[in-house]
Amino acid sequence: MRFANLLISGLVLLVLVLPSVSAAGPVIHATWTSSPPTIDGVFTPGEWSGLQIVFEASTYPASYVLPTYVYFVNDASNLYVMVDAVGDTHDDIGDECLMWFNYDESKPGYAKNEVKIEGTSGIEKTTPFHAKIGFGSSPNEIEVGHKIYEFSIPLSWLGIAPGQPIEFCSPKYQKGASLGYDSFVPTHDNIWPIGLIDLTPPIALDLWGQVQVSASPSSPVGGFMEPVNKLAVFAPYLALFGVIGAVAVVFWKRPDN
Ligand SMILES: [Ca+2]
Ligand SMILES: [Ca+2]
Repeated sequence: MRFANLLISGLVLLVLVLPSVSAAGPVIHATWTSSPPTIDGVFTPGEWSGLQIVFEASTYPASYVLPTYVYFVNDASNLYVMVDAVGDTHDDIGDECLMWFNYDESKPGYAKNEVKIEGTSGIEKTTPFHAKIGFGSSPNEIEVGHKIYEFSIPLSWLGIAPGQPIEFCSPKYQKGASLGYDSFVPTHDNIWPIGLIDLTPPIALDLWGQVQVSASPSSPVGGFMEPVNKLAVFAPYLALFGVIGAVAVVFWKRPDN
């Protein structure tokens, strides 16, 4: 009986501390930055690296996709996202960019954290995340002006620490939404993961993807250490050792027959 209690306690602890992400879709690996971008709606040459998604007709239906480059980087405080919508060459009031983070168990199929901005160049949001819409050239398309979206999203608002994963998707929602929606007729947009193209929310968790936010470098250049929640990083392993230890103690104490 004591063995059973110990085992159950250990397993409960393990479930409580393990990351709850169970999205089965593709994983975006945000890269670490020590020089965060400026959220001003301008893609200054050299400002963004860490290209993660290229929306193009070779992977998405040509009649549907809005050619776009999407970058994800992070530091100890924020996740930064650039949506360089090179295919949206009209600065329309109905243009939009939408990202969903954190599957909501209390409202299944929807997100706890919705990151959305809509409108023409110059539109800016400052809370609970910072975002700005721009229109101009970029390193991906120098000749033709196009829609640009920049985001800075606090990790504390998302409820994660550096090094942790988070559920992520950009579904077909409201107007068509997504990682670059061009409201100029015929409209185009970018659903992610691609399997959501014909689906409207609620979106089952196993259809979501993930963003893996990078941990701070172990030997940061410049000699300063970024704050890291070490308990969050090691907790799953501590719990696992607890379960193994409980089982070992029970077997060690069993009388020989
Ligand atoms: Ca910028
Ligand atoms: Ca547009």
